[in-house]
Amino acid sequence: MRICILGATGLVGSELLTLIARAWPTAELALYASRDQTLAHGGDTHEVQAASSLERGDAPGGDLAFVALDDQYSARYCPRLVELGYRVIDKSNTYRMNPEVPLVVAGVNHHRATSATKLVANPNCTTIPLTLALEPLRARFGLGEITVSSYQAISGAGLAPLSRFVDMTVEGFTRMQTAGELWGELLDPAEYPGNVVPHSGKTDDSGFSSEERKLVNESRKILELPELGISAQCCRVPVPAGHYENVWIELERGADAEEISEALASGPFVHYHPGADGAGLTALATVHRRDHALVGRLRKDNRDTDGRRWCLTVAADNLRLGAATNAVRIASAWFPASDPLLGIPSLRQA
Ligand code: 11C
Repeated sequence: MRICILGATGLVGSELLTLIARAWPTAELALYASRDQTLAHGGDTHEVQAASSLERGDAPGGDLAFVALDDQYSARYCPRLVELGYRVIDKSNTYRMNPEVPLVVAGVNHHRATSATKLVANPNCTTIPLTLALEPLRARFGLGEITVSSYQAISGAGLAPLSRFVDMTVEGFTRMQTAGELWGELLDPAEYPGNVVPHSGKTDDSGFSSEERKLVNESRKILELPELGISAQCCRVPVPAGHYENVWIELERGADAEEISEALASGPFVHYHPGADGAGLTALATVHRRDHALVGRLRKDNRDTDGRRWCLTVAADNLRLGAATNAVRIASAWFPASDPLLGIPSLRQA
């Protein structure tokens, strides 16, 4: 089995390398990035080739490709990878809303990847844990309106912003201690350290950012509820990894806390934390390198009159469950994974 990763030197690429070693330990790897280089990972050194080499006539084919590139590069390389015979899982926004391309969350709608599927879109890192939490509620009680407020880690912006964030945070602490300066005087209000920043990229006429629109549109497609009433506001918080979402849910049918807890606890790839106080549900301590969505802090909304309105919190490692883990689980539909935590129920025949 030959597996390639495009974007191997990025944060998601690094997690993919770790998970591929668990899922398909004997696979041959071909790694690609923007240029030829070597990559140190997990005690090994890998040769990485320029992705542009895939455009050569003699580029090798293979079985499975994970693409973790920006939108324009996905558009450039995914069709070529399919042409070379790869089954492709793309992490960018390029194909997510394309009706011809399944947008898949393993554990929610993995039946959309069939034996005939060549290209699957992997959703945004906030959408994956949200839909894992919503699907068991949809199945048992039906979904009315959903409202989400997200608190997203810097690693969602990529390796360079994360590295800058770490450097600036260390520098800020040092200057605060040595010169007695205040955070507000030494940190740039446009930068991430010490800050909460609206996720305001690619805002359209509606005033909502692309991140907010992704959460809405992708959730509707994955849950197969095109008319779902859902609204989101997203922001970036000064945390290296782990996206956190507070969610207000209106169900179609009323239920009590025990019934809702049971439904959430039964959800695939969900770790349900009972208790309204959210004990054990913190971004740093409980999310990192986890392959599950953490769901908890279930409370009746104070406006509820009939058991239909609830509040809960969803958190996940944005690089793992929100990206690499979901991609590997989708691929396990075609190529069964050695590690059962990275597998999904059997593949539907086309
Ligand atoms: C962030 N969710 O945290 C974004 C990163 O469409 O998959 C991933 C962007 C995407 O900024």
